[in-house]
Amino acid sequence: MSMGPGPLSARVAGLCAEAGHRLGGPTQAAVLDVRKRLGEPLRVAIAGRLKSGKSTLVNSLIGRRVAQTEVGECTRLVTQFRYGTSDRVDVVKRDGSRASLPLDESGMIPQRLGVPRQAIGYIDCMLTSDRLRDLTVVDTPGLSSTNNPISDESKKFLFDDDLDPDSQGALSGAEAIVYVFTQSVRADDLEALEAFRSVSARLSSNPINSLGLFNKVDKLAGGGDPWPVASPLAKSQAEVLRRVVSDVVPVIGLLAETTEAGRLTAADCEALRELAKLSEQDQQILLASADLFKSRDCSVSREQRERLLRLLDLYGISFAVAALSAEPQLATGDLVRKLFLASGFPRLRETLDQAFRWRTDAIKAGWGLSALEKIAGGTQRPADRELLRDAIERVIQQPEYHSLKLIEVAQQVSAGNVELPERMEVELTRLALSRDPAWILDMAGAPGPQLAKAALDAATRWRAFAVAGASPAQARVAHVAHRGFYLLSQRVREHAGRQ
Ligand SMILES: Nc1nc2c(ncn2[C@@H]2O[C@H](COP(=O)(O)OP(=O)(O)OP(=O)(O)O)[C@@H](O)[C@H]2O)c(=O)[nH]1
Ligand SMILES: [Mg+2]
Repeated sequence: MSMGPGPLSARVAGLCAEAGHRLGGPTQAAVLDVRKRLGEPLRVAIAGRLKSGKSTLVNSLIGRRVAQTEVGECTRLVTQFRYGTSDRVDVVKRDGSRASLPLDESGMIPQRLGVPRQAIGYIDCMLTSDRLRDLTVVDTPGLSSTNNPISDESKKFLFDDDLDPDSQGALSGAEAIVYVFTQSVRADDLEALEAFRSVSARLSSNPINSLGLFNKVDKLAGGGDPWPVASPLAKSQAEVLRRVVSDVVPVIGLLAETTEAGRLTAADCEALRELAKLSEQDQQILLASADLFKSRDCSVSREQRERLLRLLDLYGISFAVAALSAEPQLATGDLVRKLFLASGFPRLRETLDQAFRWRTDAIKAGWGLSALEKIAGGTQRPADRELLRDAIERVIQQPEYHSLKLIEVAQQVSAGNVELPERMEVELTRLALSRDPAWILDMAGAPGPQLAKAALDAATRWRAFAVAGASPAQARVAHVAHRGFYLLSQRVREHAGRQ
């Protein structure tokens, strides 16, 4: 991940810089503050129920194991991870004061924070990790199940209880939300869906800024290859949850953490090689269950086997043993790379890097423009107001700024403020969500001219809808969609022309 602010917000930031220098005192300060916020890294918050694997995922994203994943009081606290010039943990108290702590001897957030739990607002962790240069990650606690009857299956699905105010604040301040869940939602599981929707409504999340993560898919297939089951399941979940998240990505967070944080030692790999030398039958019995794996007699020490279970779990171990049996000379680095690919994490990273970044760029730019509008409206000097409004107008007139309007109307539709026929709603959401013509038009692999024609056809359909029978609100949405598809067909044709 090594992108600065995206092109749209960079353009708005440029506008702030240009106009800023020609403005009067307080207006100038406000405009320069907007510019500063536009340059801050993307904030992604991780939400989900207790023990779904949120912290494991946070560690994978940072590439270091710093968040406690099993025990410790900080799994009950909101923790922000951001870039800093030295590693530091600040306990931010409710009164705003801070107490700084070092990381513990294993490089993790200390289990004891030395401040009473009730007095803590959140934890602000600064790390020298390069991954954080353009990504701030917020880990949130899964909700306590202590005061909640376990029988209430619907609530158990995503959150065990109501969101606590700290988590709610952290999540609603984020530009993107990743929902982690571990069991599948079916279309007929209405209660689970309702729970999902009510949480997402409270966080004002929508398909534009939210992504679903189907975690622990290694648990799906009883030790066998989970991907033939996980991929179609995730696809149907995405369908069911389409009003809440743009996509559902299946992952094995544990394998991603272990490989990304470099936790597999030479001794671990030696133990795996030792296991790969056993007869196929011995391997099968050993890997049939975690209990058997721990308790059978075997040339690898019990302690070492328990460590492998913590690092890889049964599927990861089976995968590594199979890879080493097939290729005994496989180098350790290559084994780690194979395990990383098997975690499904590359697809998540790609989704965050591309789709999310592009979308949040547009969301940020939109936020920046409306902040500037407000500043223009509030300024005392007419000359300043005019200067700002002119600058905003110049930006909005550019074709690429049409994506801001698209995102705005898609949000209106997904929030239920404007009703559309289901097929059109899907079409609009896809148009607003991506820059990839084949994905938007659902025509993977189609040649340019075919894509251009499909985009033009869509534009025509939306125009027809706008003029015939649509309500004024629908017509406004339809005009934006029409222009969006028209611009898309132009972009595809120009691209094809250059090749
Ligand atoms: N098998 C398997 N275990 C996983 C996976 N992801 C996480 N775990 C394990 O699940 C347990 C809980 O993971 P955490 O990351 O602490 O979950 P969490 O959501 O942060 O938990 P809380 O903060 O306490 O709500 C840990 O023992 C992880 O090692 C996975 O993909 N597969
Ligand atoms: Mg946690």
